[in-house]
Amino acid sequence: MGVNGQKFGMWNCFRGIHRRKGKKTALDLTAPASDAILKNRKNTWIQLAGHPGGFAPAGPNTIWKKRYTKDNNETQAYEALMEDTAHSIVPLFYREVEYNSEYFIEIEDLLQHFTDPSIMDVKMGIRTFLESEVSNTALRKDLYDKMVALDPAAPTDEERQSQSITKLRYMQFRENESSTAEFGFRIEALRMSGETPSTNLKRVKSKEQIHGILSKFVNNSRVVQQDLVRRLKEVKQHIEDSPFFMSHELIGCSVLVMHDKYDKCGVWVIDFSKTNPIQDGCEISHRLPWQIGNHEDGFLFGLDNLMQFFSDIEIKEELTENIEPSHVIADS
Ligand code: I3P
Repeated sequence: MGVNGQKFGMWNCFRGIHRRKGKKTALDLTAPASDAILKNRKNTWIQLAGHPGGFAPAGPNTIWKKRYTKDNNETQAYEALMEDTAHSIVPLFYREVEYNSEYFIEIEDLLQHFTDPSIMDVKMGIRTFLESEVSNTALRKDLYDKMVALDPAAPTDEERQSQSITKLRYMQFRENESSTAEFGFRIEALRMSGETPSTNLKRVKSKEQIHGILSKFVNNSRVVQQDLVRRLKEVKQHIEDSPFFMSHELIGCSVLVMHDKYDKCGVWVIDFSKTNPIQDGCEISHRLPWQIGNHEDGFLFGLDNLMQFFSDIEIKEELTENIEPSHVIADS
């Protein structure tokens, strides 16, 4: 494990950026989010989803993401992904950092590629909790309160009495209240260009609701719609071909979708803190229904559906007569 400035070997030829194995990073960080770094950023830095305060802008083109768990799963996943065939669909990973007795990972700030983009964080999968939650009987009042805030009628009499529920109960409740259970994805957060982020999406569940949001997101642009569908297809192909993705359980991963006013589009897979290798050497399809012990997560089932939703958006009329050729971020 590398900490305190040690850089992990990695390479990437993403959009023509070539980074050779072993090349040292030029970043010299003493603290995240220094004034100089913030001033030099093209975009105001935005955190759309995840634990509040869990991210900080770091170097000019990097961010720090805080580790909340005891394990260093996410570091291990990124290290392996930098060497995997699917390296171009995830942010560049730089290193693990220890700062004030806390651990962070330093990864590429994907916002650097865009000018005031529209951004969507889509949590993938039909299962959003680890199999270990099934045997976790700890009762939590905070999750009971979150459940009641979302649906006062949801708790059973017993739950009402104890004013607490297990994490499994809460996570399955969230899956069923949203589109996760039926479609294998849910829109976790959304920020339209020039607007403040909207995170009040916990009850977006129906086909119609999803269509409404995606239609607004592509801003009635066929160029954006087609580029995003193409990029989602590439992401799907990368995952199906990837030794890493096909041998890991993907829980809590998101697909991050962005486009800006120049019709530049990008799609990445992020959030690997609950990504675990399948222990017994079996592969998973990422499409089959989950049963305890089969580790299926529904990631690709969700991606197929998300792609279909984007394809089905009806563009009313083109905004401009002469549309510039699309500017898709793609592997070089
Ligand atoms: C949270 C969300 C997170 C989960 C968190 C939930 O619910 O599902 O993914 O963290 O569990 O409370 P919500 O989206 O309704 O806020 P993990 O993915 O890390 O399990 P937590 O409260 O145990 O952090």
